[in-house]
Amino acid sequence: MNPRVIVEGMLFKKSQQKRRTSPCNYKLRYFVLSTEDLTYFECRPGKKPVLKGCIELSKIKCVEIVYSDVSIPCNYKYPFQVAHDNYHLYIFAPDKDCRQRWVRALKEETKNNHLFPKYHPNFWVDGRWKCCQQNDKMAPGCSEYDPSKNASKKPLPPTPDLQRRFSDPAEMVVVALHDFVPQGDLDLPLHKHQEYIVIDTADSNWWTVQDSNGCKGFVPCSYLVEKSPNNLERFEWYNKDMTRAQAEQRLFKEDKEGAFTVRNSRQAGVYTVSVFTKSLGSNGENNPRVKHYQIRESEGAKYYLAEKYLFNTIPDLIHYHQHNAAGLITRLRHPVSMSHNRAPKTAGFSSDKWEVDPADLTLDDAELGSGQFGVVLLGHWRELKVAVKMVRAGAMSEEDFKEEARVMMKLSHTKLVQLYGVCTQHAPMCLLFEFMEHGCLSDYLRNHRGSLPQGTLLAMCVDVCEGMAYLESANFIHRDLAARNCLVSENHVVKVSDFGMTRFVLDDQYTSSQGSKFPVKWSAPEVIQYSKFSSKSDVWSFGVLIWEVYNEGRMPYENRSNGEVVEALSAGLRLHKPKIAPEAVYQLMDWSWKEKPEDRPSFTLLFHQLLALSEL
Ligand code: 4IP
Repeated sequence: MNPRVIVEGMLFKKSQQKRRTSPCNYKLRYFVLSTEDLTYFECRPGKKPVLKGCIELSKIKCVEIVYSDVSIPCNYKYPFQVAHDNYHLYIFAPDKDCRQRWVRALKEETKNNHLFPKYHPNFWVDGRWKCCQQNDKMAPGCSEYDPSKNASKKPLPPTPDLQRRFSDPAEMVVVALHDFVPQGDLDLPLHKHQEYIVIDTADSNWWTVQDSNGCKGFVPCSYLVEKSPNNLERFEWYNKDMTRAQAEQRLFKEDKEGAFTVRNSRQAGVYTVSVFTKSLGSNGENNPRVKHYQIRESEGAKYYLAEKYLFNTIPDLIHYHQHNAAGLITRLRHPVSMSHNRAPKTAGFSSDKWEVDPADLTLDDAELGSGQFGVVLLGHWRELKVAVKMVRAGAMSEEDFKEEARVMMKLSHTKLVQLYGVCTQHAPMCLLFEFMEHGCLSDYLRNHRGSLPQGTLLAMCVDVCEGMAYLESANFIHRDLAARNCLVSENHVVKVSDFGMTRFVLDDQYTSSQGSKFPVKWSAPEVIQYSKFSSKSDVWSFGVLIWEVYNEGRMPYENRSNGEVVEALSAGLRLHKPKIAPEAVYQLMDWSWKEKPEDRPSFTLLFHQLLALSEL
């Protein structure tokens, strides 16, 4: 059986110092855990990953969190260890949840190995084990190794690295980021900034929580954030995904002395404070500008900004600089948040509702477009604007779809167009989706030809790739990824739509690869030849989508018929580099169009590569 990838992502590693003369360094590597081995690669933007190391799973003797207060010199602060052969590999995750995911998965895959009875819970530093002071690196461990600790029987969460999850529900207190008004009988209201105790996380979207009065009920987990001193997400000044350019644009627009935001730096694991000032420049002239300061960490995990005023947490540091410039160009006066810091879409309207009552739905005459199933109308479900797909009689295998709708509603991510529910009592049957102001990506690209900056084009590809990486990790295949099946939101975020929907189309012309409506120009060779769909065939289509983005909505293989395209592909020809695409972006397209599916990158890897490019 071919090895299956279980989890992958960027992590830091410490050199294993196999020889006495080996350097002690920390490197960012792309780790892939498969059913056979743990491999790590060096990733450079635009270059294919280079294999740096491979550990057979059968050689692993212990996997455990490292419990230590030793200061960690790389940007990821959550260490775990993999003992194998005669070596110790220390790996560093960016947060607790990510570490938990890796430790869990590794423990699960190695549970039947010949394991250490005891291990070292702390680091080997300066010729000693910090935990037991033994000075022999090969000395047996000092704490009992429990292979089932931290190795939950629950399946892994569906979105490695890309969506927030919590590690230990038993002790979890969370804070609401948004208000939530219950829509179903089992739901509980949420009040912004209030604390709740998590009771059950079995449903990936709707968690059971308890409020301060002891009332329990379901709430959307995307509205919650773990209560922890360094969790920044509950602060309005924190805009995780804001780039340097966006921060400058936003702060200039605000035009207020001391307007500021905190964002993730292009350097992994580091935060940047961006602040706007109108103070006079060195030449005495009026000089509105944005200054960027990295939040630095000193020995002993203390944080500081311009001068060495040290704080235990980042919120403490920001609070101090809100009142004292202390080396900054101005004090941090006005927190600025992105307009899209509003409540995310929920997976369905409520925890127990997927069938929509027609009485709650009003339909406007406005036609938003038309798709494989019929027209799409603008509608309102209670107060909420929704896009309503009216299913034309005979266009869809309705029974199959109803079965699947429950699964599809559970797919919930900020880069996917949310399916809210289905109204089967309405004739024709209709499907309710998140409404996307700016319509489909291909039209958007055409309508903005010549005016979209490079950063925006790349951000569009990053958005789609993030949504697809989520689908990939949930083992869900899109089957018809193309710019026409992505939509653009009010805030110009691009989201993936219509995933999996072709399975319910009854029109042969659309579903058979010989049919005139079959999306040949977006399809991988194995799809055209044997209808073999996989996440890797989605990757091929994604390559074509990047091509569409950088050709501003033009039709791929413009002058060729479907038959000619098939011939050209089998002769090894590929789409040319769009004029405005950087070489590094074209390399990613080309990589997505490898003949053999296994030679194509995963969406997770592509996502990291695209992110790295957007940070250059
Ligand atoms: C190397 O240092 C890298 O850290 C290697 O990591 C590491 O290999 C080597 O350790 C260390 O000498 P330089 O890059 O400065 O040469 P990577 O392969 O990820 O680049 P490990 O074994 O940790 O993978 P030794 O002990 O193998 O030399």
